[in-house]
Amino acid sequence: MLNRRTAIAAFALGCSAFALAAPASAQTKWNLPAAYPSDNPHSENLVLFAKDVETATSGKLQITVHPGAALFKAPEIKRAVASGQAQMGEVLMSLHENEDPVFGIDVVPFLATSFADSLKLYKASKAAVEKKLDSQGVKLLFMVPWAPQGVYTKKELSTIDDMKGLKWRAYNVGTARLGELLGMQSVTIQAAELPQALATGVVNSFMSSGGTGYDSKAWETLTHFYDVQAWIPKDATFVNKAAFDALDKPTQEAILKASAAAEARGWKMWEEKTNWYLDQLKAKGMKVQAPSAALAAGFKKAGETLTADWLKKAGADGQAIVDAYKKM
Ligand code: PCA
Repeated sequence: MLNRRTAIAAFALGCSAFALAAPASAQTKWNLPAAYPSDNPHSENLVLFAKDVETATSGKLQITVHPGAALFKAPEIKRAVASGQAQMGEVLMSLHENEDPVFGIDVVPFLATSFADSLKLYKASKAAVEKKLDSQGVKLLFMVPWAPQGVYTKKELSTIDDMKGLKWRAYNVGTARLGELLGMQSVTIQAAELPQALATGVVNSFMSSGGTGYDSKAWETLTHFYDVQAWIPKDATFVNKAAFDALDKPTQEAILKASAAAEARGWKMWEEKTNWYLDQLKAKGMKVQAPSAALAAGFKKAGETLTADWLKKAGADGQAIVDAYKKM
């Protein structure tokens, strides 16, 4: 019979034999929890990103994308990465506006509503976003937009007053505040739970892109989409700083190169797919339309209140970003 010490020695010998036998190019396996469905462009882009990294590192770094908030719920992803529970992650940046107003820069209403403007706003705000993430132990890799945000309802909206009393689904601070301002019953629900909230009648209205309306099969319960173009929110993909720093230089470079490619590809995917999504909503029988002048004026007015809220919270730093953006 083996005594304890012999067993430990045998184990140690086994380990060292294994260490000697291990190839120089040992594999590293990382997880990338992501918040949105697997067939959404964000998730498809992440899978391509992971492939690029794997190819560039000859299989040394394997990243598994877990879409649909399957590994962590959307609001938990950033903390999971910061604490090292996952090495990489992806989620909507503005979910974290409560931590720092800079995370809400891209949901300031009507500040940047085209992809070209949204890219400028990204450039003007990137350093501040990176700095804040860095202070949380997270390194920003890339950011990709959604499509301009519109409003889904089950009835026609002539003026903003028609929204009073709606059961409104919010996804971040800005959409919740909008619900409150417009006299709606607001409940915060992330995209992964939206189909069920619609099906069970917990909500009967929400703001989002054509993409999330499509992903949630909005046409099964709702009838109208108003293309308000209130803002273009972005998803951020990031990595745990210590995990990144521990990689060898070529692997770090492979990640950064794949990130730059994923960013360019993601912006292009969304620009190209925006109208496709609206066409799908139409094909499913939804009334997709621009808001009337009166309705648009109501959104503008609510937007001014939200903008004032944000500028007050964001102070001089926020104003400086807005000023820099406006000069671009
Ligand atoms: N879809 C996500 C965020 C913005 C968007 O277009 C959502 O509705 O949760």
